[in-house]
Amino acid sequence: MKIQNYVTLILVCFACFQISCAQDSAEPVYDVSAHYNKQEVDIPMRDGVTLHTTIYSPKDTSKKYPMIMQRTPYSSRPYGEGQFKSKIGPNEYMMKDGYIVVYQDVRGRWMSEGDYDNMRAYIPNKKKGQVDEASDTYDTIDWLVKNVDNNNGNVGTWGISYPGFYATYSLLDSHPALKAVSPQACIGDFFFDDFHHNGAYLLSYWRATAVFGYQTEPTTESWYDFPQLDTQDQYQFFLDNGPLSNLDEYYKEDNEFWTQLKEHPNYDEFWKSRGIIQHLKDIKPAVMTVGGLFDAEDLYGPYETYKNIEAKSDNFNIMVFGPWSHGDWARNKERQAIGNVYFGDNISDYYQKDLETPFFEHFLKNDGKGDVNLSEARIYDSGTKEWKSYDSWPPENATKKTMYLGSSQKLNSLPEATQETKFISDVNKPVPYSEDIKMVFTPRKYMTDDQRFAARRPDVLVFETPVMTEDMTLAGDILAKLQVATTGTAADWVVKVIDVYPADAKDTEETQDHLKMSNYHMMVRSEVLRGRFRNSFEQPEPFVPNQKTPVTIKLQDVHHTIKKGHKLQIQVQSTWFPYIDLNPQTYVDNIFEAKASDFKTQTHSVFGDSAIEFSILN
Ligand code: PG9
Repeated sequence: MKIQNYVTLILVCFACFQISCAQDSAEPVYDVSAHYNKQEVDIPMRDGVTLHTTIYSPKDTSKKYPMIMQRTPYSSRPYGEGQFKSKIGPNEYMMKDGYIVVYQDVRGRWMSEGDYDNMRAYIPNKKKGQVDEASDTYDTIDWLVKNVDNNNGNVGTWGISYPGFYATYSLLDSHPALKAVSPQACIGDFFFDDFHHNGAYLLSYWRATAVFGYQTEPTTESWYDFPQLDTQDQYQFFLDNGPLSNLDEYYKEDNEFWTQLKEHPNYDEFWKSRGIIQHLKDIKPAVMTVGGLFDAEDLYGPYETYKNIEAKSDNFNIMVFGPWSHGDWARNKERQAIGNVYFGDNISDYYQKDLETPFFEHFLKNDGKGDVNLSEARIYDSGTKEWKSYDSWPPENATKKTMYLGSSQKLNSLPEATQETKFISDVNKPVPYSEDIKMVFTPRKYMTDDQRFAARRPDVLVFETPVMTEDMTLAGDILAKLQVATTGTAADWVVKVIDVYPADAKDTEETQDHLKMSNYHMMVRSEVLRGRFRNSFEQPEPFVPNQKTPVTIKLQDVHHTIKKGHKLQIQVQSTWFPYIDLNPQTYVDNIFEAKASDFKTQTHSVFGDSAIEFSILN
């Protein structure tokens, strides 16, 4: 063997030795099967359908434990004797402290019987035989409390995203044993979360339609296939695909959800009945709603869940919003970053240890007695990169500050009604929503991405303040009251709020190779409104060509300080592809049925009395 090979061999052995030492010195991996027993039961619901439920119970039976449950459409696997999850419960602190942890496949999914229904509509005052997710949860909790050994009679629910929706659902007609619920990144309404934003269809979610479109008999194996595409360039694929109807070749009539999406382009009874926010009143259990300030999937849901419970119930109700993308708070990354933006260390660990665990411990192990040191609103400032607590959200001392989209790309303190900025909205070259070239299941990281690539396009209007001479903290929602016109009869309107970093901003280890943080245009918040819904989500209407028209867009709450030395920038555009589908820019009743000839390049205008109303902290 050549001397070089001996050297390589020694280096490889040394590296393996180092790794093994590192592992020895690191904390041993927690073995769930050493501390918990697992049982799987099929619990009968009031209509006879059984729901497959997996129960992890601490082996230590010297004390009683509360039960904490997650109901999910994503499977409670692994199934089968001796098959254990590697981690159970909301976080490892609770797992090690000891809870009875329950996972349930919701009706019609995986090993549970019945038919699935996306965002199944809640039925108030159910008649005999009627069921929904509230009755399924009630019947499940009732069975658990009566049949699971060693439980202390208290139950909690939690879940992230779709499981977060089912956690929220557990609050309706709640079982008396249900004492604490944490809806996290919880879907509130599919017309404003996930698949649509203010009526615009999220084309970036198209591949996810496979997961939720097909019914199944009880199964331990996934039953749906993703469309096989011959490219990873999502922008090009959808641009080449043309009208949405061309996507029918991938999803046939058996994909119920694709059919439902196409048949319900407006906010009709189909979507309205499935929204859960409307039912959040007279809530009894304690609720801690959790969201990510940069959650690309569900932002409407957690904010509206917290705010509506706060307004219509007098239970213990708090919120936590951190510098997280979808579900980040459940992952233990030491450096918390989203894309190029680094926010700090061990942020999720802090949340799990000092917020989530105390919440459930207080209400499930201590019966809610004594003080619990949790703020009404615990929210991260994504500008100063520090946690803040408030007695209410939005903060009581937040006031409105209005700026106008003026001439020469300025954000002005006064309107210029006659000022008109025009741009050509070319349906053959829509504005990308991201510089990334990839095929996504759902969008994720774009929420903090650098927006210079867009700012330098002629079809993206830019308005900005001078360099800030002092910090300005945005705290609450942002209302874009646009005054617009179009040569066409239909248009989408996108507003982006951007923090422009100074030229001397430093790179971090997260900074992508192709850019620098110097002059970084950090997206802080963005939103779209499909212009046909400007006056009503139920009754869409065309634009009158060349007529100045008000279009108001509510952007979800932020908590972000534009620091001294930075600039606040607003971008306005009309395409955002393929995050959302392409608007034909000529009015058709249903864009899912638009023909190629309907798609026309138009000239749009934004007037100088367009106002952006910020909520700022004094
Ligand atoms: N809300 C997320 C989602 C729903 C439906 C399709 C794709 C994503 C989630 O449950 O993660």
